[in-house]
Amino acid sequence: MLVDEATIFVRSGFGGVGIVSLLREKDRPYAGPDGGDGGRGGDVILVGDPHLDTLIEFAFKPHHFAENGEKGGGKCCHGKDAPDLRVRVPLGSVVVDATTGDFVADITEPNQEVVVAPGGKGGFGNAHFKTSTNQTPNESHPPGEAIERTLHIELKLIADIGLVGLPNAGKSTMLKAVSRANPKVAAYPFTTLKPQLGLAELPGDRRLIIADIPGLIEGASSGHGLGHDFLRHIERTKAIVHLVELEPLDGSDPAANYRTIRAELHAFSTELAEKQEIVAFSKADLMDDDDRAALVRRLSGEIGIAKDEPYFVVSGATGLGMRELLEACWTLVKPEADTWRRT
Ligand SMILES: Nc1nc2c(ncn2[C@@H]2O[C@H](COP(=O)(O)OP(=O)(O)OP(=O)(O)O)[C@@H](O)[C@H]2O)c(=O)[nH]1
Ligand SMILES: [Mg+2]
Repeated sequence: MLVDEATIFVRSGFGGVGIVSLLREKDRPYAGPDGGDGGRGGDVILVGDPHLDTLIEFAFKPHHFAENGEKGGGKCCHGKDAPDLRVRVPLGSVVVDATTGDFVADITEPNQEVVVAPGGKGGFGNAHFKTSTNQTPNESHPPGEAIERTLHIELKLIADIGLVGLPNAGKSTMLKAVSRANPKVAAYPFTTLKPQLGLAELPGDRRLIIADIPGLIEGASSGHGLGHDFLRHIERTKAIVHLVELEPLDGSDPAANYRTIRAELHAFSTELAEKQEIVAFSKADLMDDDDRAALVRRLSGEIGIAKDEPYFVVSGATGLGMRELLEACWTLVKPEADTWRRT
């Protein structure tokens, strides 16, 4: 299961204590106050990291505490400031204060930094309080407190691939076949009620994040069925796999079904309409080879899949065609990473 929510505990550093010290030297017995200021406590800073794609690390390491500032010294020595603690989070992380429910940050940019717990200021030493009338102050200023927060992070994962299709097309079955996600699968429409993510692993340490969404129906773009809110979700994916059931139980025509979904994507937004799409004919195991080949030929013509465009014949039940489909997805969405890995 992909972890896409995490709770973390952060604490900034306390400011260092400023000290009270009166300098006495052999020839200057009342040389005056020389208590140095304390150093600043470290901030806790969240940083957007484009190389992360899960929050799984936080399940193992939920506590992130910055160091305290160093205390001041004699001879007006300033205590050392503590280093800031940078906690790396994936892009798309939405951070909320778990105690108050207040919004804290939306991390969307690489290297975006948000201070979530500022370190305490260093306290002033007594050298700070010297005046013409008080040459031997014995007061110091208390250092700033550390700030402790419980943060809830939700990763609005930008999935590489969104699975679209009519209800019952086999989307959740596919997600189950290629990842460790365990979505509900059932022989009735609208089984999936909200998007679910899975991580498909390909040989060579390659990973694709796949989003299974509720089935779309005619009118989905104007609010029919369950899919409407989730079309926005697919808008954020890099490409879609459009599952078309070869032999729908209701006897409907697969080519017409394909066009229904395309029309909804168009009606929802140009961005969706223009998103790269791979067509996969699903539930291939339910047909014998010859019938299937003839049907797929007819459908690919009717749907208008270009000759150089790949399409796939798959079965989530037997795994048929899944590896090839995932490789095609990879080529579509990760060309840079692929080149990098091969060189
Ligand atoms: N034989 C066979 N049955 C399949 C295959 N894929 C899905 N099914 C069956 O088809 C039905 C619907 O599958 P789901 O994976 O739930 O379909 P879905 O597209 O996620 O449906 P919604 O969530 O309702 O949109 C279930 O009974 C599955 O067992 C397949 O490749 N082969
Ligand atoms: Mg489903």
